[in-house]
Amino acid sequence: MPSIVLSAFEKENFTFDFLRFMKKVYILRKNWYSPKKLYDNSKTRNMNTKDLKIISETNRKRLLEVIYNAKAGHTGGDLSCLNMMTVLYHHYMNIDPKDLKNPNRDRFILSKGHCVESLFVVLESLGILSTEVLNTLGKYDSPLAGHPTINVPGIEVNSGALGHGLPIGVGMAIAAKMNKQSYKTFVMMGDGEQGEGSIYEAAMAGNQYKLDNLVAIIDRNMLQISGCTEDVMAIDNVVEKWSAFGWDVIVVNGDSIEDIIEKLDSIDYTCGKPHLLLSKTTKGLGVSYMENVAKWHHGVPSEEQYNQAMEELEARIQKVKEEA
Ligand SMILES: Cc1ncc(C[n+]2csc(CCOP(=O)(O)OP(=O)(O)O)c2C)c(N)n1
Ligand SMILES: [Mg+2]
Repeated sequence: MPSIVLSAFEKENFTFDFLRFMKKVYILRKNWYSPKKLYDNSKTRNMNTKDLKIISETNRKRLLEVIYNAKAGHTGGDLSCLNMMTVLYHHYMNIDPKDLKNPNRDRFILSKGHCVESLFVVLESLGILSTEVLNTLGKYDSPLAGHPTINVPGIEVNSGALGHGLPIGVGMAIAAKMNKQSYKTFVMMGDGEQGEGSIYEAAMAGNQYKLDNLVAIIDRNMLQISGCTEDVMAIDNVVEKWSAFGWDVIVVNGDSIEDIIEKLDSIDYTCGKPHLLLSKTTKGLGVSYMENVAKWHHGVPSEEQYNQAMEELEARIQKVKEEA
């Protein structure tokens, strides 16, 4: 049997790596996924509108905190899709945080994967992702990346290269039909992402296979990385385009929790057509100096900006609490 002789340097580094590995295992086992905590938090499903608003506004504040501490994040697009994701995860989708591998769970794909911070915060608000692990975001050795990865409980698909979520969602929806499973597939896309040609191949396939168990969402915040979507690559006439592709198109005010609930409830899953929610939103929603400002596509507030954002977001929470 060949023997391996390690140099002093290698020995030292091996020990270092081994300790680092053990630390990772310890963090993962201790904090990653806590069924007891999940059980307690699973009471939050099927909530009333006011409670959902409070969760969404609280998630907004937590999002800013996470991005500020991580020193990186796609702040504007996170804030525009947070309402929709909060309603989907806390109210609408059939997902049991205690049973994330259930074959009949609804599937969610964050195709605009750069907005992973919003997904992390929603998963945390459901108790799926622990606060201790989320607090490692942006730090050396964190198990969390800057885009969705399937090592994180509750994340179904690696994403970040735009244009891939819908093709994958089509595959999942076809699989459900073939296997006679009742789950639905939801795909959150950006409006700048609509410049990716693969989306339109998937749109044709969705129609071809009559995927009425598939819901695509366009987060229509009118901005992408380098400016207004209509200046960079116009995607106008979205309703006409997707209708022509054979999709059931529903326009929703994505800044309004009430409208999101109403429009989700109106989806007819027996109509033989895939569904598109054109979700009209505000990039940077909730932080005055970020709203509709292209440079906040990606960005971390200064200390002063952060304090202002937290004040404004806290005021939004209080306003919802005071509503009848
Ligand atoms: C295939 C691919 N090309 C380019 C990028 C770089 N990129 C990251 S975010 C982004 C703009 C996305 O804009 P939009 O879809 O409108 O997202 P949102 O406004 O919701 O943040 C681009 C071009 C990428 N991630 N993937
Ligand atoms: Mg956009």
